[in-house]
Amino acid sequence: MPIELMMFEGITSMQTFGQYDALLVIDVQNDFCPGGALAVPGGDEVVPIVNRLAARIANVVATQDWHPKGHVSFASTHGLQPFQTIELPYGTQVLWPDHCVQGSAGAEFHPGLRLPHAQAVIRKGYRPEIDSYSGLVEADRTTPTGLGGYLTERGIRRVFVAGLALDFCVAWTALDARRHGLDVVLIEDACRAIDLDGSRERALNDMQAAGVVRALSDELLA
Ligand code: VGL
Ligand code: ZN
Repeated sequence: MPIELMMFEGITSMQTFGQYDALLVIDVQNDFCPGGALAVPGGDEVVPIVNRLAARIANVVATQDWHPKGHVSFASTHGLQPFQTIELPYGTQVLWPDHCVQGSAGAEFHPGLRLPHAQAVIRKGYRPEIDSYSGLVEADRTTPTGLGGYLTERGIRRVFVAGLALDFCVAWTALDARRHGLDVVLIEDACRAIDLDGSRERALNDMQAAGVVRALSDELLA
């Protein structure tokens, strides 16, 4: 094959989506959008971008943060203030305002999200004593959510990650997807960060070190 064509194929394979690709839409829920319990600045701005991407990708999976009342990650559970940290058996846990309580309006997907063809919705963080930022493995770093197995069984080789929040659930999902052996593309403009004490920069560095590729939605949709 002529070298020009090989290069051309390399580039287009980055830009188009195929049967081995999946879009992972992370936690685009009311509580992470302005007005929500744990609002991410500009969180709702990702909705039209995610919709544009999803319209071009056959395999779409959404995650949903899905906590029981009194969850271990809630500051209120411990009589402490949000954004303090505590030590749990599995490590340091940031304490959050009560958010994404199972069955609440805050836990619902943003009403503007258009994912009618989404093939799976993975709920996470439903065990009272374990948080789960990652869509693949819970915060004890051993309990699988099932998403890794799902993607593997479906023959998915590359995931595009988008959603909320870049420095928590998106980053942890991207890193675990790499550990699971997948190629991972972070769609930067389709994410927004909480940015707690430089967590955005740290997350981007960690993802880069793990081989997560960064892209912009315009490049992918061109
Ligand atoms: C998230 C904090 C707590 C997230 C979920 O979706 O990034 N962040 N629970
Ligand atoms: Zn949560």
